[in-house]
Amino acid sequence: MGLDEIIVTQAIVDRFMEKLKACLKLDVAIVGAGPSGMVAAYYLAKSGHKVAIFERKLSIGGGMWGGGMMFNQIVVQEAGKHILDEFGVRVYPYKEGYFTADAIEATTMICAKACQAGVNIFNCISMEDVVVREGRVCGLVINWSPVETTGLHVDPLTIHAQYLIDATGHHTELIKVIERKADGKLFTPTGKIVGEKSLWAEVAETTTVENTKEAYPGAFVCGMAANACFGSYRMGPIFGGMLLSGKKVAQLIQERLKSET
Ligand code: 48H
Ligand code: FE2
Repeated sequence: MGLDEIIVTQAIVDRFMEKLKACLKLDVAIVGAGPSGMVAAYYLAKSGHKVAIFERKLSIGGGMWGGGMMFNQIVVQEAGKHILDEFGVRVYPYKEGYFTADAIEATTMICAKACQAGVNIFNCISMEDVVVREGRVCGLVINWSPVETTGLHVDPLTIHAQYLIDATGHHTELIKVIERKADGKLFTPTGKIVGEKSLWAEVAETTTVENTKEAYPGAFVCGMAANACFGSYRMGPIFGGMLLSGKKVAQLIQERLKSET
């Protein structure tokens, strides 16, 4: 059989366009393919929802690949272990209540299971703005990351979604755009992004889950973005809170979507 380069090109263009066109109207659009965003996407897709993740970088995984200071191991506590089990990640007991996993295995297994559950991941695409109607977010404005990084003047495209999730980590980028551009206040004590505090793992792990909630009508925060938005501590390279937060935001949005049908 001869090999036709044009068929290769056509196949890529056709399949990518099919994937993109299928995601123009979503149940949930997630910004950021770090651990919390991928876990959230997995549970939402598993419950039958149409969900896509837009990730700025070429690589998925956010801060998970690097473990602690590039020692590519992660720690999870008892409460978060069942989520790694769900993804088939091998988890090793260390001391009572502490477990470790290989950061590379955890990142890739979570991503693979999310994709196979039906999550569409678009890498190299950045969220640059949101769509807001009558005080509620209802879409994302996206552009190729190289357009952003090279400062090209190229206008973006739009995705509609019933719910948005800010899973952008420390920089809480989606909520920053909403804070700057949307009318009305955020659901934080100050009405604005409160900001991340210093490192206190024990408190931060609990508050990550507590702070996983709606921050503006239609926009939820999870993972490190939840603590940055509602003002809590960072926790260093322990990932149970991130995983639990991803699962919680999926449950909150599932309940909302269910109550609307
Ligand atoms: C598209 C974007 C944009 C944008 C950012 O940082 P992450 O890994 O996020 P979490 O919250 O799932 O996990 C946090 C964890 O990795 C961590 O940093 C911990 C536990 N820190 C503790 C500590 O003390 O430091 O992933 C966020 C992802 C990244 O891949 C970004 O590239 C992406 O979001 N992103 N994607 N458009 N505008 N902004
Ligand atoms: Fe971090």
